[in-house]
Amino acid sequence: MIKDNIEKLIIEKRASVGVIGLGYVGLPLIVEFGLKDFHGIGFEVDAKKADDINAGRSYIVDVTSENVQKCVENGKLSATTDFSQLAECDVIVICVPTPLRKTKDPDMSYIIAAGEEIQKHMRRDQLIILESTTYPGTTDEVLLPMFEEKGFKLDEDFLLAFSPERVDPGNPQYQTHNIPKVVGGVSKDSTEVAALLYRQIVNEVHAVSSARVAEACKLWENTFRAINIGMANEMARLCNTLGIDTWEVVQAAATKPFGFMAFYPGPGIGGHCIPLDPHYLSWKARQHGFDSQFISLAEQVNSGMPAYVVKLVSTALNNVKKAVNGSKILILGVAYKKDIDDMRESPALSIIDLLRARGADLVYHDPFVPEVTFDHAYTIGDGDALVNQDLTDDLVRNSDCVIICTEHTNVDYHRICELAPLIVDTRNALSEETRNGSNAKIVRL
Ligand code: SAJ
Repeated sequence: MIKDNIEKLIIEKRASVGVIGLGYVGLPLIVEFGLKDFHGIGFEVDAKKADDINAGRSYIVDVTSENVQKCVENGKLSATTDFSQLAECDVIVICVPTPLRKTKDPDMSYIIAAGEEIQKHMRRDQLIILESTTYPGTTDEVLLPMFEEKGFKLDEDFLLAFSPERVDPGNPQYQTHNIPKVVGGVSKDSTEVAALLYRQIVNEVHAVSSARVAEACKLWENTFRAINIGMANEMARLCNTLGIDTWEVVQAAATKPFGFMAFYPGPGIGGHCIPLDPHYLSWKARQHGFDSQFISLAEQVNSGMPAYVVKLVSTALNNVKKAVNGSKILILGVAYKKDIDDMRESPALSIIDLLRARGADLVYHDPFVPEVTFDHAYTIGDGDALVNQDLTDDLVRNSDCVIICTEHTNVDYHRICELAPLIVDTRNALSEETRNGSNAKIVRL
């Protein structure tokens, strides 16, 4: 009986865990299993990543090389590009990217490629789990048929479940072991065995009745964020229209100890989750004739923020009798959120595009981002690469406008306010005290 066989292997810590995709989700997961004495095999298409792992080197911010080395040296972790080793795994977890196509439709190619590798090498008595964020129905509509095609039967030859990843890169408080894990199987046995597996490494496991529920749960979580950020951005534009200080309003609202959750306006939304995940949900809904108005409205508001920031900049320059065309503009912070180096879908890229199209002489400074290129598959952006400029007094003093796009902590904003003639602050990076002591004209979202 497959359920008893795999449960026994898990309980006795003899289950071999394969993870396909050793990125910011897969690597922390397989190391967590290794530290709990499970044997893990990491599968990567990128041979360099596999080499790094086998050499005990981590390339993911939340995973120490020390822990990778410890797992490798204890024989609990190896990485390979040879997918035939999938046959050795009792458990296979898929942690591959789920980006959007340019048309904002789901790009399932990575999940399908992983499924095909499993299809090629799978054997009886394996538990297969998908963790990649995707639309409800993926696990039972896309993966299940691929494995049944091989003549394998669910609950007799294999088990299949979905468990959303909730990794929050760089979050010191929440790491794999203390982030509750939702698990839903395509069958009852699949749910129970997958839940047992995760209980070996996570303090709290929340089992749900199906893979679809687990898939939908993840999308609800991130759609919630996109819509609330969209509301914050619309409130900023509304407050500006009424001549009310947005940040003072939201900070006052945030004093409410119940029934309110503060979200803040910004230059738009970036990252590989929030701008993308809601489109997986609305895409699936549309297949069933349902139009999710909140998702499209949030997308409209959030993706309109870069242009709104550019409008603020051009109005501010105009007020000092300058045109965007020919103005020296310095962008402070280009990563998609503070104190990280990730540029994916960063709104700064759209702002750079729009300002360069208007003839601005544009440079940037971001201590985390050495250069900005425009070759990402799905990143908005065009034109020549930009290189990070040192934040010298002259650079700031000689700028016609400084735009704070990302409020990295390690920037001396007091100095910026002393030197810059004009600042557009899209992140409330400038404290009241800094603003009051400033020589610069300051415009805020
Ligand atoms: N943003 C705003 N205003 C806000 C919050 C965020 O403009 O009030 C912007 C950010 O600057 C960024 C984008 O939205 O450009 C996304 O920010 P995020 O805080 O949601 O950060 P992410 O993209 O790293 O989201 C991840 C998600 N984690 C997973 O999907 C596992 C998300 O669910 C987490 O809630 C989020 O981290 C987090 O809380 O840090």
